[in-house]
Amino acid sequence: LLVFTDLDGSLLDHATYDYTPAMDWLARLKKDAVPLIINTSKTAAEVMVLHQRLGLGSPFITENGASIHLPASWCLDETPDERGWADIVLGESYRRIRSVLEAIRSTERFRFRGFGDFSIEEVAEHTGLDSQGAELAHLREASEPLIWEDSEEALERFRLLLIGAGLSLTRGGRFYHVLGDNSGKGRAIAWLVDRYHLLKGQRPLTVGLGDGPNDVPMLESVDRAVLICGEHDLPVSIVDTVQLYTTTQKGPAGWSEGLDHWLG
Ligand code: 2M8
Ligand code: MG
Ligand code: MG
Repeated sequence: LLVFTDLDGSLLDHATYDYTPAMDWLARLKKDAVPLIINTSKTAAEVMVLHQRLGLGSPFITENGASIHLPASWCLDETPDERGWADIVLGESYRRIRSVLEAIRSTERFRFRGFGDFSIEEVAEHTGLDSQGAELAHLREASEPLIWEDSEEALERFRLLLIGAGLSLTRGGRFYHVLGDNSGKGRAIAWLVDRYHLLKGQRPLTVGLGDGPNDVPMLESVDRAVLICGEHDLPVSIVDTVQLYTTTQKGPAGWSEGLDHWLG
């Protein structure tokens, strides 16, 4: 069994980033040695802090699937660095994403602002993170969160121009996110499921929990999906899987409700 989870609006409260309502399930997964695999739009620097606080030994996925971080026990021919981690990059580099965004903005005159245009203080303002947290969120490696300040029509043109440049656009709780089109939360799960198969000789049962449009590819690539209600209230019909449970509670309370449903 592998449990994949989004963070903001799922394991963490959308506004306060609190996870206390999930504590019982976190302890239970740890006791049963079930890997809890974080799958988020956050950066590796942000996740590393939480991963340590939760005492996890599992891999994790960052920047909407653009990069996978393996502890030594999940490595095959990868060599872990001095901190004991090997990074697999599925997406495009932050530098390339920024240069495409700047080129599109200067030719099309679209109105948007990304984290690369923000100071740390502005990231803190827009996310509600403290300045330390905002600094870690600013350390992007393979995706750019942005605020769209232009029309819906312009957004659709923007999306097509990104596709033409080998990039894609998805949406989290607060921001749009630009990343390589060969990444995404679903791709990263498929990669880790294959790796598990190679290591253990069998395919795992998978559970996935998320709340945003960017989680749809995750919910579609697991055996048992939990759609946590929240900021977007996504229609169930957009998730193409039969094994879907939709929660009545938000954030970490909904997260626990979803695990009660499938594993309780
Ligand atoms: C951004 O991601 C969230 C996740 O859904 C969003 O779009 O609302 C990311 O920049 C992440 O790094 C950051 O921690 C988070 C804070 O709200 O916002
Ligand atoms: Mg979320
Ligand atoms: Mg997220």
